[in-house]
Amino acid sequence: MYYDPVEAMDRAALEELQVERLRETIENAKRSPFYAERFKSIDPNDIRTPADVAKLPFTTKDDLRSQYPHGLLTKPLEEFVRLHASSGTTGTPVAVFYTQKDLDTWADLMARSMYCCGCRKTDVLQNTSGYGLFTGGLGIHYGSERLGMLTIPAGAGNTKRQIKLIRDHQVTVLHIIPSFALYFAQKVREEGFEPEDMPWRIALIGAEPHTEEARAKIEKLMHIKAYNSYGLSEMNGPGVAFECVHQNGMHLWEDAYIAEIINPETGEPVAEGEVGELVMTTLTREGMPIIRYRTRDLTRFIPGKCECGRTHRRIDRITGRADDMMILKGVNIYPMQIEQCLMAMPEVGQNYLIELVSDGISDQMKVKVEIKDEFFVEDMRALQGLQKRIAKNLCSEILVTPRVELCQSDSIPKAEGKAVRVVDLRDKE
Ligand code: ADP
Ligand code: K
Ligand code: ZN
Repeated sequence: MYYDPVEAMDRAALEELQVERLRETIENAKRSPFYAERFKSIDPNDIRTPADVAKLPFTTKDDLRSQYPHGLLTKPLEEFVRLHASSGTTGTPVAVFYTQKDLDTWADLMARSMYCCGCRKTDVLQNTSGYGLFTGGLGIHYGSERLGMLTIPAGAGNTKRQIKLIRDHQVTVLHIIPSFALYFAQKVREEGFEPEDMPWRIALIGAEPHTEEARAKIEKLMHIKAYNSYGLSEMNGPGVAFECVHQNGMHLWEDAYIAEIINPETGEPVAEGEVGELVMTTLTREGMPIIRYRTRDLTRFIPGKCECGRTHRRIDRITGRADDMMILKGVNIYPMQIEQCLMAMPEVGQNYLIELVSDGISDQMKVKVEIKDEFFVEDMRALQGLQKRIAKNLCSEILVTPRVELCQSDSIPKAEGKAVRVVDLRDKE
């Protein structure tokens, strides 16, 4: 039923395991130059419950940057066998180092994650992630092999060849980022196939924020079941939290991580079930332990138990990064609010782009929206009506009226990897 019995471990025993591992992690972290200094006065014996992690100081992305490259390593460099770097969606990249044991632990977590949403060794997985420094390439790859799936390292791009591989080798599981999945479905049709004729059954989607509406659209257009996959390079990569077949939030693997959700302003824990910033501590990483890492990702714990019987708590889909927030006319806006609104409209196609512009007096938001071909008609009045409706729907969600520009399908440039949702063109003084 489970890949690893630890997934359904009794909570009390699980928490005991966390405490034991947290103590070891603190001890181990002190071998790195960074934590040796920062944890000088910290005694692992003060940790009695998992919540005691809050007695430790935070680690931020700036800490990782200032310690670049080796400040967090607990072992001589020769003990390490792999390096990854975050894709640098925001600012300078950060390097993460793995020992062989760390790679094994990660592959196990990844295999467990994929098993949890229904992947089995009889499946064939095609990985459409780029195989570079980005952890979605090799991370998914080794996990898939660990589970025993036939694994096709297709890499990013070249949709035509991707489709041929999928058909030739009867691919049943696709690892694909959500913004690419929407585009992919259309390409399949352009190649003369119907998505229901494709051999696939499972899509693992993640690496970037997306809404429930976008998932629904992917499932419908691709004729597939899509499961949310969460991770970040600083915490190994993918395989941190994953949806099970019930698709109601992502089980966060608590034998490997301690997760907290805090108010990003005060640093204090939020009330049960409330949204805040996810803070993560590694419990099983030997080469580069990271303690109380401020992920900047916003989510909440989903209260209650999951029907699957796994005892590890679930986090809700990431609503965005704390640094994604736009402020326009004094209102806080997240790109995912806009996506949610757009993806719920049947006329809207795959892609959209938010541009922030200044018109001399104030800041304005312009939303470019791809419209499905069948709605992109010659009738001016129909188009204007659609444009108005989109603006009105957006306004009721974000409380400012954006300028809406209707675009033909495939006309908004697609990023190679993670989607770029917001372009800030405001004059900066
Ligand atoms: P970068 O920060 O440069 O994008 P990573 O490749 O390590 O580097 O990406 C990790 C980040 O990607 C996470 O912190 C989160 O913001 C985003 N992310 C990963 N998986 C998901 C997901 N399932 N839903 C939303 N966002 C995700
Ligand atoms: K196999
Ligand atoms: Zn479950």
